[in-house]
Amino acid sequence: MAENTDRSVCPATVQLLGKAQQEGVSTAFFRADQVKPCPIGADGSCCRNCAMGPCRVLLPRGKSDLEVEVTGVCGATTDTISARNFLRMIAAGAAAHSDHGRAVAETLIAAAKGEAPGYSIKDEYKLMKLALDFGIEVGDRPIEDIAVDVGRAALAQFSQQEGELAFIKKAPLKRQEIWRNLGIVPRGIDREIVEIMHRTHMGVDQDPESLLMHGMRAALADGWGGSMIGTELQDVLFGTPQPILGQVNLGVLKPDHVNVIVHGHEPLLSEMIVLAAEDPEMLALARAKGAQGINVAGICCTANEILMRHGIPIAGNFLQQELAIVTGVVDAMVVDVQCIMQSLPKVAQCYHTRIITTSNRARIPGATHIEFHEHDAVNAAKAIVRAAIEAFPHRTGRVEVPPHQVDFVAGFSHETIEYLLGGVFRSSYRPLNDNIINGRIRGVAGVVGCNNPRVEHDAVHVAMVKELIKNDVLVLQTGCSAIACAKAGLMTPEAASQYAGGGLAEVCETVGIPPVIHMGSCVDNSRILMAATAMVKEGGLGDDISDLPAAGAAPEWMSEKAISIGQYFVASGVFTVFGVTWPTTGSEKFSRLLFEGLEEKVKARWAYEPDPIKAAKLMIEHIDAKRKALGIDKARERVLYDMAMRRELEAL
Ligand code: SF4
Ligand code: MSK
Repeated sequence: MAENTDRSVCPATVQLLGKAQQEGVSTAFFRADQVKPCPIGADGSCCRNCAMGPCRVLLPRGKSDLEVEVTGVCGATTDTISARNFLRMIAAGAAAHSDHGRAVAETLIAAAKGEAPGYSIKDEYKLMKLALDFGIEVGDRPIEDIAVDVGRAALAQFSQQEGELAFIKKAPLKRQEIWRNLGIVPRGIDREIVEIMHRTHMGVDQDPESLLMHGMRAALADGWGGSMIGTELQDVLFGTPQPILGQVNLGVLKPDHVNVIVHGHEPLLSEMIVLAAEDPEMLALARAKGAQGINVAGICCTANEILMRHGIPIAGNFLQQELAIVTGVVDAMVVDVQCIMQSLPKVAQCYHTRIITTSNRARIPGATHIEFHEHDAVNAAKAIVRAAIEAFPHRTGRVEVPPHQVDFVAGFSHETIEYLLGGVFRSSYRPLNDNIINGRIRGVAGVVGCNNPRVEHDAVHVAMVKELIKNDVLVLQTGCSAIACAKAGLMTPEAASQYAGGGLAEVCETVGIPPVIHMGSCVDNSRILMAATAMVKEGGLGDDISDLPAAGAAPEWMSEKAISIGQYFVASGVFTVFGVTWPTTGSEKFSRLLFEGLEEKVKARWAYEPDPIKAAKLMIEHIDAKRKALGIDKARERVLYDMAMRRELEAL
């Protein structure tokens, strides 16, 4: 069995794993020792799509499906089975993000109609931009009427049967042309996801290439559809994030306060919890129970959402959800959807913590269910906070809050990056493009995704990102990867001089940004697409996302959503590297299609490399190849930081 110090590079995690062990509490870290991955499932070589199977299409040892054909009962070959399994991951991931986006659209409509007390329109400017995107008349109509129309137009994107998703037109023209020529422009979000389930049903689409083309269509319906709707409409409802100082890690929990953790993905509820925790009635109740106040903290992507807009601290990322309870000071953990471990109520039984489910789509046996609806959100939020306050006097056992918390800067939307780089009068991506062209910044990488107990917690994210910034690659982050790097101290402006290469450090210090940029939650990967598009549109770096010196990665992924994200990155022209494990290794044929064949179709491809340094090197090699193709590789060699160049930088 591994030492706890080998399980995580996060000191708070290591400390609480020790406490969990002493107290006999099971966590995902320990369960991963006991439950080994099924080798057939891990390879993508198991088909259970009909009752003639399940069929395990195992190849003779040392042979690939290029040499030997093995089939299931129906004759399905290894590559077809691999492709079908891969597509079903995309379907689940795209469905999760898109259902999130749908809920936000419904809430926007209800808020605009005055049927969702507590919600209001915070970013009218973005609402107007979205109205233009959807072709909605603005004129001097009341803002609420425009918001209802925007919400309805967004909802219609899910059920649309023909034509193209509206946000496809935000992509560079050349990328749109590639998609149209391949016939993979998504028609409607739900339609593409449903079609994956149909095509992968027994006896339908049996051609791995044809399957993959549709997988890309559904993934694009996520990135440029459901996720983008989620991000954009959340900005309208809750405000477009601005840079904000935050704190991260389990040290943000306060032993003398009522601690409420919000965990999951949709900020619709957590925004209300934040308000309820500030309510004088709730604060008085908390004091009456002997607490000094009410402390709200987040886990996973909900944490990213409320941090960016309210500065609410982040308690941790995916693998820290059970450990937060192990501190003994979490009075309630409120969850909605996605990435919530079923083990939480069991862990909570060892303490006093109330696990509260809130979504009618996600119930957990053993949890208390307080259903949340936008028309009564304030009261639901108060009921939840009240439950936490009631639990406070019942704390049992030893309290141990690790003394680890780190300051960092978060809240970079692609709009604020533009503003920070260009300044108030000429916000633009020009300075970023110029610094890439002159070689101070080598390129840009999006590093995103989950934690996975099959690898050392946070270690892979942090090692990869350090290697990238050391080599002058500016890193954009979301999700649990962002939380990992924030904990490691990479998201402060000072991190530039400590960890970044000379060129990147110089730009970061001048502009006042960290070398690693926190851009939000899982749905906010759409912000990275928009940032890449803005770079293309700014000029000088080619005319498509695939021309940019840019790459993507999810080094500790575990979720099906990560596969959907990775596939829409690739389909959008971004070379993308995944770590941990790869779900199609059972088929050399299908893996080659992903790792090589996609290049000629969408000018980008997947790669799999579990070693973070080797993976970073693959990304840097790709960035350098793109620099060469753009003819800016020489510029990089000429960089000498003389006084004239410094003055030029300072004038940005
Ligand atoms: Fe086996 Fe074919 Fe049925 Fe899959 S669809 S379980 S390969 S018979
Ligand atoms: S929460 S999908 S573990 S990033 Fe978005 Fe983290 Fe991955 Fe869930």
